[in-house]
Amino acid sequence: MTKMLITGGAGFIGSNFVHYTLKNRPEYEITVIDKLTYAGNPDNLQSVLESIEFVTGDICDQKLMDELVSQTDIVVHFAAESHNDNSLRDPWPFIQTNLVGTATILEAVRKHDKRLHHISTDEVYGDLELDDSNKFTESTPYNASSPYSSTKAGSDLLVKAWVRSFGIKATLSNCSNNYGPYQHIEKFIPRQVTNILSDIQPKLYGTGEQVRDWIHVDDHNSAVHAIIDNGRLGELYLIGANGEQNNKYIVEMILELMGKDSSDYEHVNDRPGHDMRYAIDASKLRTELGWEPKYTNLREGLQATIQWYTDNTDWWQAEKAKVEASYAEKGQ
Ligand code: NAD
Ligand code: TDX
Repeated sequence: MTKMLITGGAGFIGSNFVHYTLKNRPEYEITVIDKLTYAGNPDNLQSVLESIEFVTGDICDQKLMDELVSQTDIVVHFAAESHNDNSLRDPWPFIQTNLVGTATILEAVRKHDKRLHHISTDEVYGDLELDDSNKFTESTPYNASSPYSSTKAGSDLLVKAWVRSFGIKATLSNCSNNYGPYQHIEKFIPRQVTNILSDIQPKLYGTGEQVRDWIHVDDHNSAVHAIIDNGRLGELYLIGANGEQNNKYIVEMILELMGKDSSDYEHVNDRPGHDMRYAIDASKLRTELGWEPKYTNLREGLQATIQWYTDNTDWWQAEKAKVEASYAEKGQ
């Protein structure tokens, strides 16, 4: 058995990664470390708690991370403050977790000579123009826009520096926008689905012409495993599945799939500094590691995601009023 320490395993992507790994890669013995912030939900792992070890704790806790890293073979680092809008309200938790937390993991990995895979985002590259024929590649210069994306960019640079200066055994991946089950209802797609289920009009920031490159969370997970298996140490791989769509198109599709009038949504205040477009060129991952996405039909993926939120109202309902009240303060 290979021991795998998963940080942030009670969050959206982390918990999907735990489920994916248990199902598809039984050779891993999993420990999750998660602080259970507002975004971490132990219910996400309820059905598998007997198959994993779960530690409630902070990745900034040097003693705890030293101990956990010393006992593992590989660390897969998902834990982060992850929401752009929150980072505009209060950047400090982002600076703490994304930068200090990552540095804490790097020091433990260096001391105990362990393998690390660092999870990051395409937002580190800033944004593209709508009519730009280029996509992000591994050589696009870093140019982050928000407190969230700049702290993720900083965390990537820390990992790269520890690789170069100390020779740690690390890989990095930068993925585009994920969707699927267990995503917090502050995020775009679950917010609109749960709005409709709560008889609230969907909320589109600004004009809604901003483009995101959507990927199903399990395609992200299979790509991370491909990199852990065969990725070259010290390398960064972009993960994306050619899922570019603008926000207006997504809201209209959700409304239609939920049997509503596709124009029944509201334009609300735009996000300050709102990135216009993300688009990933995943050629390196595809050609070097032979990875292919499985969930390429966005309409079917959205339908299944809508079904999940419809079937799991208990998972999100208690949070809904609070999330919407916080958006309402900003006219969003
Ligand atoms: P999330 O907010 O749903 O989950 C984050 C998890 O980290 C939560 O369980 C939270 O409790 C935990 N956490 C936060 N601070 C912690 C700390 N100090 N110590 C221990 N645990 C802590 O986020 P997500 O959407 O699942 O994103 C996971 C990772 O993937 C992040 O690194 C994010 O930058 C990256 N990413 C996300 C997307 C996306 O579309 N959601 C796309 C690309 C990359
Ligand atoms: O109510 C909304 N209305 C709206 O139009 C919300 C919540 C968002 N939006 C827009 C903003 C973005 O253009 O939808 C798009 C997606 O928004 P988010 O779900 O907040 O995602 P984004 O800011 O693109 O970042 C996401 O993808 C990259 C994740 O939250 C990050 O963690 C990841 O790094």
